[in-house]
Amino acid sequence: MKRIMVTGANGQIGVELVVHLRKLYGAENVLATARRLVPGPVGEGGPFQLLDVRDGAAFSGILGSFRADTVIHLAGILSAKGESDPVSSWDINVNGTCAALEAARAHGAAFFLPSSIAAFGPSTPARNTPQDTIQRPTTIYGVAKVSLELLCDYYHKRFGLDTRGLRFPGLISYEALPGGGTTDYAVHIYYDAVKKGSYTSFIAPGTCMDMMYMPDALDAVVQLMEADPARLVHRNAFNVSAMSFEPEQIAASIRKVMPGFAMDYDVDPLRQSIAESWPDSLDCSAAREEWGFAPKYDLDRMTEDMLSRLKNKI
Ligand code: AKB
Repeated sequence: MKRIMVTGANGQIGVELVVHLRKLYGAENVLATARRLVPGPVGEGGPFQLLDVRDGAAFSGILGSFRADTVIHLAGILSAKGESDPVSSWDINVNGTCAALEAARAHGAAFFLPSSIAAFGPSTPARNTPQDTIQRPTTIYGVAKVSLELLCDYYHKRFGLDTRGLRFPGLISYEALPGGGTTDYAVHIYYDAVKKGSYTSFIAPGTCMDMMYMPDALDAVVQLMEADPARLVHRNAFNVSAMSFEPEQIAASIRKVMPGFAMDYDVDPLRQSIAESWPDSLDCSAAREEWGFAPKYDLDRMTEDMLSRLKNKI
């Protein structure tokens, strides 16, 4: 990667990835794009362009004039929000990615697309979920993710495009809040711990999901995109996860730092049913073997960092 175009740059991953990439590759070599200009480092710390990712001509024009060799296509609608308007979720997630892939093909740019644990469904083996397994998701977000994993592999096989992707678990971070996901509770819990000393979980006790701290997610994107293609047996998309926990385990981790922290439950049926359709824990051996995936944060280390960062921020 030398010149990189990032879409969805104002989202939870984008706000941190853009800054991270600008530190690694030089601010002038990382173009952030989004539908709105938001004051802050994404829009002001380097090149920025407004872009609706469904506009293929605009996408290709921006990519071509920036002379990007890599597209990191983050723009998309998450799982729970997608269920409130499946047609628009499909439009942004699938048609936006089709436009992005065509633009990358026209300019010969490498392509990164985040997939998700949402690409799995209730018939997938839930524990130690294999890299290659049954994928019959039950959300519009998951259906789009499976389609796009296949589409990215198709662009690689048919057109030789260098497409790569990660199946992200819930991502936990302190810079920007996630918007409309099922795993969001694992971010909100830290904010409420610092603000109120308590949290009401919309995910029920005993519901395990995979998670990862944002610094590990940023490293994983860079490592995968810099990996020697000769080592890649898989491309779209690799299982990645750093931990798997249920609400009580994250609460227990917070109590190690804040002994008075309290949690109760007010379960949201939609997000609970989505969570139950996803794996409990992923097998990440393909990512380890093919490009050296090695996350640094476990639950307690992440909790200590999240709480101290949020205490400074809030
Ligand atoms: C969501 O909950 O929708 C996302 C995801 C796991 O893709 N965080």
